[in-house]
Amino acid sequence: MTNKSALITGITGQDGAYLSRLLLEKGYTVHGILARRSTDTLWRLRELGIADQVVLMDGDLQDLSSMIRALERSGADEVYNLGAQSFVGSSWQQPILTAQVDGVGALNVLEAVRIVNKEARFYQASTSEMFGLIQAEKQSETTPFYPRSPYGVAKLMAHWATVNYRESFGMHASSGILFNHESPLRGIEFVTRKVTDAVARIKLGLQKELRMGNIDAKRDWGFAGDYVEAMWLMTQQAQADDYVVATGTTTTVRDMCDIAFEHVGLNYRDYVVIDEKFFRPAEVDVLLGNPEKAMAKLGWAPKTSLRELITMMVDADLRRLA
Ligand code: NAP
Ligand code: G4F
Repeated sequence: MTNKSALITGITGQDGAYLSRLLLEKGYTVHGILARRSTDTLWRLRELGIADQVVLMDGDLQDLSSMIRALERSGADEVYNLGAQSFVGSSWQQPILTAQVDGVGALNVLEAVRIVNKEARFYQASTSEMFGLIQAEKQSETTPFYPRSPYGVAKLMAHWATVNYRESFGMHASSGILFNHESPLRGIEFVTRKVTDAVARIKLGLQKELRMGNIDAKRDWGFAGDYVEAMWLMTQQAQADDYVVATGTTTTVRDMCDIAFEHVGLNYRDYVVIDEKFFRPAEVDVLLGNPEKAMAKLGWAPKTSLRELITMMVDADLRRLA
C-alpha cells in the first residue's frame, strides 16, 4: 500500500472511474476535477461504489488557475490528464472547444505541474485517433501521425506538448497512445455502447431498429479496466516515455454488432439500418495497434477478449434496463 496522492482530470469519465478504483485499491488518496454540469456526472463512480471515496474539486481544463489550485490542494505525486471532449463525431461541430479542452487544456495541466511541483509525474491520455489515415499496417510508437478529425489534431498537440515538457524541463511526462477501450461505463454515444444498449432494448421489446454509420470501419478494441493498469505502470517507470496500448487485433463494427446480437439470440442483419447521418466528414477506416513495447517494458498485457467485453456490456445493459 502507498500513501501517495493522485490528481485525475476527467475523473467522472469511463477511464477516470476505473483508474480511481485502481488507485484507491493501491492506497492512493484520489483527487479529481469536477467540471460542473447540469446533468448527473457521478453515475460511473457510484456504479463502482467509490463516489464517496474520492476528493472532488471544481475546475475546468480551460481554466489554468483552477488547475494550479487543484495541484496545490491535492499535493499530487501523480497527475493523470484524462479530461477531454472525447467524442470524435462531435469534434467537427465543436472544433474550437475541442482544441481548447483537449489541446490547450493539456498544456494548462502541464503548466500547472511545472509551476506547482515539477517532480509530480504526469500522464497524458493520447489516442490512436492521432494515426488517422494510417501510415503503417500495425501502428507503433514510431509510426507517423496523420489525424483525420479536429479531435485527433487537438490530441496531437497535447501529445507533442507532453514530449516537449519532458525534453525541455526534465519532467516525468508520459504519453499513453491508447487504442479504443470500452466497458459497461462507456458513454452511450460511442459505437460499442450504442450497440449493446440497443441490443438490450431490442431484446426487451423497447426498440425496433438500430441506425448506424460506417459499419465497415475497423477498430482495435480492448477493455478499459485493463487499459488503466497500463496508465499506472507508465507513471511507475524510472524514465517517462510514450507507449502504444492495444490488443493487436482489429475487428469491423459489423462483426462487433454480430457478437452483440448473437449473444441474445438475434441476427444483426434484421435490425441494423444504415443511416448517412452517422457517417463522418473524414473516416479513420482501420486501426490496429502494436503493443509490443508496453508488453516488454511495462509487463502489461490485455486480459479481456472482444467477445468477453461485448457480452459483458450487453449483460450490463440488460440488467440496467430490467
Ligand atoms: P469520457 O468518458 O468522455 O470522459 C471524459 C472526461 O473529461 C469526463 O470526466 C468529462 O467530464 C471530462 N471533461 C470534459 N470536458 C472537460 C473540461 N473542459 N474540463 C474538465 N474536464 C472535462 O472519456 P474516456 O473514454 O474516459 O477517455 C479518457 C481520456 O482518454 C480522454 O482524454 C480520451 O480522449 C482519451 N482516450 C480515450 C480512448 C477510449 O477509447 N476510451 C482511447 C484513447 C484516448 P463530464 O463527466 O463532466 O463530461
Ligand atoms: O465508437 P466511436 O465513436 O469511436 P472512435 O471514433 O474510434 O473514437 C474513440 O476511440 C478513440 C481511440 O482511437 C478515442 F481517442 C476517442 O476518444 C473515442 O473514445 O466510433 C468507432 C467507429 C468509427 O469508425 C465510426 O465511424 O465506429 C463507426 N461507427 C459506425 N456507426 C459509428 C457508428 N460510431 C458511432 N459513434 N455511432 C455510430 O452509429
